Amino acid sequence: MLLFRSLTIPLIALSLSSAVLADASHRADSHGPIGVMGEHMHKEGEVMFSYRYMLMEMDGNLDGTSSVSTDEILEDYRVAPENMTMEMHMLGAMYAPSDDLTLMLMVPLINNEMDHTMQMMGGMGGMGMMMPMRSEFTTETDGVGDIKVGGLYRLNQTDDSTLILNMTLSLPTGSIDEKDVTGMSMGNKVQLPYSMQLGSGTYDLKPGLTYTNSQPTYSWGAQTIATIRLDENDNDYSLGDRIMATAWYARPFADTFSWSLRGAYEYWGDVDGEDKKLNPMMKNMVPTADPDLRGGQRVDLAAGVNWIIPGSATNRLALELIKPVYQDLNGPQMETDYSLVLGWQLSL
Ligand SMILES: [Cu+2]
Repeated sequence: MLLFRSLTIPLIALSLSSAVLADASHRADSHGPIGVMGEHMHKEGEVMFSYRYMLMEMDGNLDGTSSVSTDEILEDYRVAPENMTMEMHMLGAMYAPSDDLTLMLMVPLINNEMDHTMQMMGGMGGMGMMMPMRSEFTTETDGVGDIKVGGLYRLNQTDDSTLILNMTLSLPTGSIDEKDVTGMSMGNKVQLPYSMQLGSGTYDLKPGLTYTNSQPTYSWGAQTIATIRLDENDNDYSLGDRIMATAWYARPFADTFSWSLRGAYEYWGDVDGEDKKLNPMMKNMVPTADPDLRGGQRVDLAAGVNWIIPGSATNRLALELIKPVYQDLNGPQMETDYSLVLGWQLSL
């Protein structure tokens, strides 16, 4: 009897804990919020394909933390950027040659659109006075962005936590020579300012650390990733370095779902150097062409949902809405209104 009890209790405990462990990887929150990348690893031999639709809307301008109106910008410049839509289709693949290493590939397809208001002295007012005349124009660019290759290396693993070293290299595959017709270019296509270009033009190293912790009724994680430009691009500049830190809390519900709340902080520097293909007069006409008005910092709050499509533990859908709560920009610079990430993941 005593022997029976001394055997069964550890056996029950063992089978319970292995059930929990086996279950943990099939929980919707075993992947982080979809706006976080490189936050989970795979088991040896596993392959995952993913598609993300990412949308960022920018509306209006900030100088520091205060908003600057179009009228105020047009006192100093001839063109004011009004709003910008950045759409990205991100194709991803992950493959784990071992339990300690997961390889990643990400291919972005980008579409940028920016609306501007332009002011010229032109129309005749009363008594023959020259009156300011306003018009609007839109510029657009699209194509492949900077392809990212890298690996996630498992530094430490316990029953409920994982510590990952993120090491990604961003390749200069996105164009930095995008042109379009502007309000001032007399119908000619001219080099567009920094934020309308599709790539950095430089090899960028993206080192980082990710920690995730899974408990029976919730999970949480934290990640920090830097972006370090390794050289200067062919147009004589490099985009500012970046540092991002984020932390999230997630809870599973209704078997196949989880919700998440996340905070994120990002800091990015001004452009180093100056685009040699941009007309040097441009930075006096539109703030987006000034390499010293590109840096800033931002705090975001995000709410997300992960869903494992029933019938298979390998198909996932996820959505995250991201809203800035604090922005401090070297401005006038366009202000982020919101972004969203919609993703589909298929593990084999
Ligand atoms: Cu994956």
